[in-house]
Order: sequence, then C-alpha cells, then structure tokens
Amino acid sequence: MPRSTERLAPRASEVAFVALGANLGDARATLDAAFVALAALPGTRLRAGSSLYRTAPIDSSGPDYLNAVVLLDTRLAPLALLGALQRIERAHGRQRPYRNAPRTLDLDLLSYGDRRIATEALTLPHPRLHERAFVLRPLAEIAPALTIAGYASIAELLLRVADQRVDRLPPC
Ligand code: PH2
Ligand code: MG
Ligand code: MG
Repeated sequence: MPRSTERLAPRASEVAFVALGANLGDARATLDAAFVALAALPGTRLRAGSSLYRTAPIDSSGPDYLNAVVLLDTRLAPLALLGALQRIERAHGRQRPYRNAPRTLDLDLLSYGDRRIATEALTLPHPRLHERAFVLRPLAEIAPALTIAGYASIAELLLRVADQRVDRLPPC
C-alpha cells in the first residue's frame, strides 16, 4: 500500500496545531510554500492559518524569525503527521548542525486532539509552547478559546511572556 494512504483509513479526523518558523533565507516565501505543502498533505485540510509574525530569537541566534501557526483537520496518525512535517522541512533545506540553530524551516507539532504523548520521537502537547510568545500570539489569533491540556488559558500564558518581542506583519 502506498505510504500516502496506509495510515489513513479508517481513522477519524483530528484537530492538530502546527507551528511554523524560519530565520534563514527568504523566510516569507518559505512559510508561504509551507502553508501550501501543509494544505496538500494526504487526508488533511488546512482550516486556519495565522498571520506571519516577526519575532526575536528565543534561546537561538541569527536574524529575527518569521513565525505562524496553522490549524489542521487530519486523518494522519500523529507519527505519520510528524514524518510528513519533517519531509517538508527537508524539502526546504533544513539542516540541524546544533540545537536551536538558525533554520530555513521548522515545523513543530504543538498538539493533536487532546492526546498526551511522551516518547523519544514525540512529546504532546509540545513541552515548550507555554513559554513562547512566538507560538502563543499566532495561536491566540486563530484559536483564542483553545485550552491546552494541563496549561492556563492562552491569554493567561501570553501575559507571562509579554517581554518577548512579537510583531504581527500586515498581509501582502
Ligand atoms: N524556534 C526555536 C528557538 N527559538 N525563536 C523564535 N523567535 N522563533 C522560533 O521559531 C524559534 C525560536 C526552536 O525551535
Ligand atoms: Mg521549534
Ligand atoms: Mg522543530
């Protein structure tokens, strides 16, 4: 069976949030292409995409990042979705010379339904999303009422990271 269908049927679709980030190369063009690639994943519908945000690097170096978040309905299983995200990263020249190195494209699975997963390959919800304004601000834009299992509301979390620079970019 081809890989694109083997992990689909008979699974019901689930809501997944994915964070996008880039701070090398033409980050805006890369994020635009990543939106298209995410919408084209098998068994997946892109339900909402946030604006792009220019953000100061957090525990990282190099130029400012562009960040965004998307909401997907997907029938891909969590690990199949993770693999698909990594393939899109590689297609955009992602290299991993060291932890938190500047990057052409980072696609992080933030949450998958209300699933809690703690394995070597995948931790859900994403273990650092609550302390990153570059994730919380775009998340608040597309899902203001979202509560992530085990965390305070997005609005409350945002108050705690008010010192992190995050500027919404106008659409172009
Ligand atoms: N990603 C990181 C580390 N630091 N800082 C910003 N502003 N945006 C990111 O996407 C980002 C970061 C690790 O994935
Ligand atoms: Mg990341
Ligand atoms: Mg990542």
